[in-house]
Amino acid sequence: MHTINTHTRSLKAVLFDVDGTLADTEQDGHRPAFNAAFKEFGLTWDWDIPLYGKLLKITGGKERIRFYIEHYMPEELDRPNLDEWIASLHKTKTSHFKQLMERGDIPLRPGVKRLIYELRDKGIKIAIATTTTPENVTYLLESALGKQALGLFDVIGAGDIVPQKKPAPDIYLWVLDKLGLEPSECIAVEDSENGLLAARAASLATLITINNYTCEQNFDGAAAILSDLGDPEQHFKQISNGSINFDKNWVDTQILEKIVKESS
Ligand code: XBP
Ligand code: MG
Repeated sequence: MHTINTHTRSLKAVLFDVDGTLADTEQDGHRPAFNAAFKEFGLTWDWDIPLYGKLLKITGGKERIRFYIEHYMPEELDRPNLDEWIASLHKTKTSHFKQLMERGDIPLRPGVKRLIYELRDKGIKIAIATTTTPENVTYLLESALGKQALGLFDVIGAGDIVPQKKPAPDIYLWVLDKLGLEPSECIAVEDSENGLLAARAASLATLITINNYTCEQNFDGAAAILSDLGDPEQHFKQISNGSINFDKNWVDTQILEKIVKESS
């Protein structure tokens, strides 16, 4: 009997994006942290919710500030040592983000904690592939999962460790290299078009969980687009009918294995 050999692909690792995927950090975390830094630097800049949505197209906080200056405050381009000034403004932003995370007001998204512990139990590796500053990963995860949080992850790839941020594939390629795995053995979990482009350019099957900032974006090439990871008592909604048929409404190891097997 002729059978299609889909069993050669097996799930060895899950690569998680951070901002917007593990937690909704952008609107009430990064955005107010940027605004607090602007205030501390005596600037009258204010990134409101819609403006921040536009600026999110530029990944990386320093890159985002530079883009804002170029397009909204071009007179600031004459500032001496602009790169250093942006770096120090961004450092102040990171310290405000830390304070916000320490308050613990931003929870992990539905299903994230359950899935992380389930994957660990099943011996599947978990990694982080994010554009955000490495310290931010620590602040968020320790606030949400406790002091042992970073030890749960096999590889953490973040920020300026690679030359080009998402949508370039660099961070995903870096993490795959550290894991010592092929993309066909892994799946990425992302929330944004830039994240999807980065993961797909690294040949990774990609599961999208949308949020308010990303729900209108183009997710062509995603294996599935869901409202969130869901939980047995809080089901996800499938946003578009991809090729994957789900037999339950929460993402678990079995569903991720199925996506990896059925992805090309
Ligand atoms: C999101 C980003 C980051 C954050 C801000 O990354 O693009 O720039 O908005 O963090 P991802 P920094 O979705 O890949 O986690 O200011 O530290 O860059
Ligand atoms: Mg993201």
